[in-house]
Amino acid sequence: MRGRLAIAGSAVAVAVLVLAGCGGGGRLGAPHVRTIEIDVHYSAFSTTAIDVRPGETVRFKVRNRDPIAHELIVGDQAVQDYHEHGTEAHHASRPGEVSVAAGSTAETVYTFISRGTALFGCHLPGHWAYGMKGTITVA
Ligand SMILES: [Cu+2]
Repeated sequence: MRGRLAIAGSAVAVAVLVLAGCGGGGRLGAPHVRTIEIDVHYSAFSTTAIDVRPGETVRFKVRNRDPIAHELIVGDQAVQDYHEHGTEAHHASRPGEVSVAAGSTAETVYTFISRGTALFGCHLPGHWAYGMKGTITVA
């Protein structure tokens, strides 16, 4: 019992260091994850500009209000290019990539490491060109 308490104590200490590293703001001992909700309707994201902090972990909760499928792909231009020209029909395994079936809600978690600009978008055929994209400023 005493040993378990000691382990819990060191876990809290580690969490404090992590929170200090990303600017704080999280609850003590809890993972610092911010949820950003994005709606999709008429093949458009409800937001096209998102601001995050370097080191911040974000849970993207995407609600698809359309009768067709969409997806959310988070990453740099190379990642977007890969998916725009790629053949992956479904996304589930990589952080920051999720398919969202018609009328459903799906989530993906992504950690932004360095300052700069990232992109998000949907690469189902024609959707990116139609305007299903936005920028994420990491600063
Ligand atoms: Cu789409």
